[in-house]
Amino acid sequence: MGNNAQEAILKVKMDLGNEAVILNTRKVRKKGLFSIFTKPVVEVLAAIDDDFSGKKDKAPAKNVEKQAQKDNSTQKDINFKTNSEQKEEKIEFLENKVNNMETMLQKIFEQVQTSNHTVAAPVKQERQEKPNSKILTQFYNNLIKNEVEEEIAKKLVDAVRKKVGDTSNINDTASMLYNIISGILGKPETIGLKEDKKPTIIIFVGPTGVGKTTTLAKIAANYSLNLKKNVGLITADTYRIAAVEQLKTYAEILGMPVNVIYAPNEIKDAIKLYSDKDVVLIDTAGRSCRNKSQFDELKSLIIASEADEVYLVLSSTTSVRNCNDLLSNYSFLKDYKLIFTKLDESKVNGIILNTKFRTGKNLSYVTTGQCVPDDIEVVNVDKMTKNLLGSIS
Ligand SMILES: Nc1nc2c(ncn2[C@@H]2O[C@H](COP(=O)(O)OP(=O)(O)OP(=O)(O)O)[C@@H](O)[C@H]2O)c(=O)[nH]1
Ligand SMILES: [Mg+2]
Repeated sequence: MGNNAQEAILKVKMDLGNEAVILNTRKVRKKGLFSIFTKPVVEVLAAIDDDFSGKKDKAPAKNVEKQAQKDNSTQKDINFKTNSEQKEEKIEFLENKVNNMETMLQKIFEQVQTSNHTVAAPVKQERQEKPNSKILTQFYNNLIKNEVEEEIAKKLVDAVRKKVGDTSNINDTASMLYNIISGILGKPETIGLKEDKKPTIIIFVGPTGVGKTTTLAKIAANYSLNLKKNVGLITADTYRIAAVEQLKTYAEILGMPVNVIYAPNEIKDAIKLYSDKDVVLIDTAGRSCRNKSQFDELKSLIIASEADEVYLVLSSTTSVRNCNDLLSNYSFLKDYKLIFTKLDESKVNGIILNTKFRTGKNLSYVTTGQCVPDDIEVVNVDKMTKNLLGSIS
């Protein structure tokens, strides 16, 4: 514990060494009668990986070098993992892929076998006599349960029905649907760092309270700690009293600078101060759909920033209706990538397919909890597609 974040982190580094990874930090007040008069202290949760301990002096450098090479060649695939971790995951992923697919098919086959004749109304007629009608109906029902919009679910099922003949079996139907859905979800695209050494400017926008600042902090932490990039932060959110403080706390913990701007015309100068950075992340205030002047200001800010990438942050807990409203409000954005937050709070992922289908914009990250920096990952299209096709209770 320390009186401020920097002090607390220094203590951790003295105890565990320089390679300690900060997992979480929080401000706590000491317990006791007069606790409200005492300054809060900062509690740091840290871990140390044996592979990075002082005994293996050369290992970290090698890892960083490998990572740097990867950054140059495939910058769009950056996903916060080292190469060896990625390889191991890939093997595990391929092993699981076959098993999962089989389990899913078996599950659906059983559902089809046991389902009585009360099939879902929207796809009931005209398909009942076809051998694969029950299979498609089951998939349709699963998509609806996962909150895929009815219109989209129908289109998917119809596309498959047109292609598969009477002789088709469950495997063909499932793999065709799988291919169509994973094709719609597409390959996720994350931050692509510029190659000319100039900072890549990224701006985060979205409705209030979806997790923009937390997600920005997760990305900042991963680019700084895992990818060893030089990160600068800017916040344009001076509307909420605690907003600046929130980002400053993360910046302090991560040892990176944060500039505060009060009007869109200040953004250029704030960016200029970061000419030595690899990445500049800009946080914005949450915007309610109904406030036109706020939206106009956000537009000015995005234009003035000349950002290389805009990320629209949406919560996966948003209802279909609200999500469509939000999308039309943010339709002034020409190009953007999608981040979905709070996957841990939502049982279903339909919103992700719906949004991708409606906007055609690339998916990027999803976040899965409140913990900075760990609860973020690049969208796993395979997992997402299987979730959408699988049944949920
Ligand atoms: N469960 C869960 N909570 C999250 C996640 N991401 C963010 N949160 C929480 O959501 C709340 C709002 O997060 P912020 O990052 O402040 O959201 P914001 O979009 O910046 O909010 P405004 O700036 O007020 O518009 C906080 O309590 C976060 O801890 C997530 O992936 N899962
Ligand atoms: Mg915020």
